[in-house]
Amino acid sequence: MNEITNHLPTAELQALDAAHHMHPFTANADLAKHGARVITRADGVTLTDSEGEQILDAMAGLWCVNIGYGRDELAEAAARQMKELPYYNTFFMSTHVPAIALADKLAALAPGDLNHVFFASGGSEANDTNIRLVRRYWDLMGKPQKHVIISRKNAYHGTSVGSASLGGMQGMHAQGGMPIPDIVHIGQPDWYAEGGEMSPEDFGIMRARELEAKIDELGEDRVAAFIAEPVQGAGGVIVPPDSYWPEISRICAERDILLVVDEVITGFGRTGRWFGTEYYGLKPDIMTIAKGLSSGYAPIGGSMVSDKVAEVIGAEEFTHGYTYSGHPVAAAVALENLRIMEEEKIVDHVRDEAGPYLAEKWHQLGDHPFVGETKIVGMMASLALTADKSARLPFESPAGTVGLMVRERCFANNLIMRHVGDRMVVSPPLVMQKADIDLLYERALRSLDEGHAAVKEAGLLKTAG
Ligand code: PXG
Repeated sequence: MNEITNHLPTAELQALDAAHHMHPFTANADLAKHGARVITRADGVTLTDSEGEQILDAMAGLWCVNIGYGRDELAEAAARQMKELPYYNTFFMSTHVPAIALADKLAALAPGDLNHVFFASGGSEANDTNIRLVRRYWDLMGKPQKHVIISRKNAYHGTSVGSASLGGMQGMHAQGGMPIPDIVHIGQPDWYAEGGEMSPEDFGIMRARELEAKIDELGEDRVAAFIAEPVQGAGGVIVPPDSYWPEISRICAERDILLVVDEVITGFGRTGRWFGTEYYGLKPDIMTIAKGLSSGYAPIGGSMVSDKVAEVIGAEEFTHGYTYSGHPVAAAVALENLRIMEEEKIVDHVRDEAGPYLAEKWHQLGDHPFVGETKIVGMMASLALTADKSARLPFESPAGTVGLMVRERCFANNLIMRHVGDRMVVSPPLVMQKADIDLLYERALRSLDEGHAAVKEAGLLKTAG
């Protein structure tokens, strides 16, 4: 047995962690000084740490534990599959039952004619697959010059070199020579931060038309695809104005380019529909899935592909694939997760009960003097922190300074609520009941009160300009 157990003292675990474990998106030297919080177990919507603290997980892990923690059925599905067939690949004219069954299930669940799936281990890999799929598609269509992919600033599509290039995060592009060639970015539909004096609807149209202008600038014969999240998640739960997606859909219908919808966060019930694509009435050619597909119990993702694209791609060998494409244990876990989602009507629960109740409480937070706007779709929500409710201006301090101070209060109050810059975001397990949402609200309110006081005390309650 491994000697590292939950029973070691926290400080010892933290020291070992600091010595050997490089954390994602972390200044490890800084973390080593504080020590990471050690999560030891979880049940339902609650995490337990090595000090025995009970923490409400309003982020569902990293936007993924949609059915909540501690579902034995998933553990049992994994154990059964490990005993039966722990691994086999799907290369070289082979297949196995979990991959077959999951592909069949996904084809049934996915909207429109997205009847095919190329498996990956997560969202980044799946989006790398998408880069190759769209370029290969146009090669096979006899238009090899159609290689440019249009994405958006502040989009998040993963952290591999390909997927981070698709993403529009400056911080990532600055490290490691990204974006790779032939990926370009247009503006995001963030009215609160960037809409100025325009109405949200006019601003939504304007940002959508940047796609049309970019296609014209590059020439339609050079553009392969447009990729976007229905609602930007890691970018701060940016909910586009109502005018945005209909205008994007019009442009995509008029132009000969592919639409890739990244549903890594918005998929599997997060919006109160199975997919954000249905929420917004989109017609993607490719859809990225991961996270909620297995509720995070096993690493699995994929690209759902339309009949039209799959037919073209399938005509010749597509020289692409991962050792773990369609991994049988991950596939078995995902299948069991989807079975539970359906049996327990979790998507309906989000649409009809938990989502509306969370929205009611979330918008109440909008009355707080520290809150400039509240946004929510299904069970993904954000609020903008502000020093002046009337102004829609950023803080004078560098972006994220104030947000981090509020997140620290959330941590202290045993609430996992993230900050993205100076926006606070939640994406709770979809199985939250009203009592859990009440607790989320109470802790969020207390954290806002305390954060507001701390920011004032530090002299940071000031708008820029
Ligand atoms: N697309 C979207 C829309 C995502 O949100 C990915 C792709 C990449 O998936 P993988 O499985 O490769 O991580 C994501 C992931 C954050 C955070 O800080 C968000 C994600 C991952 C890690 C952290 O909000 N989203």
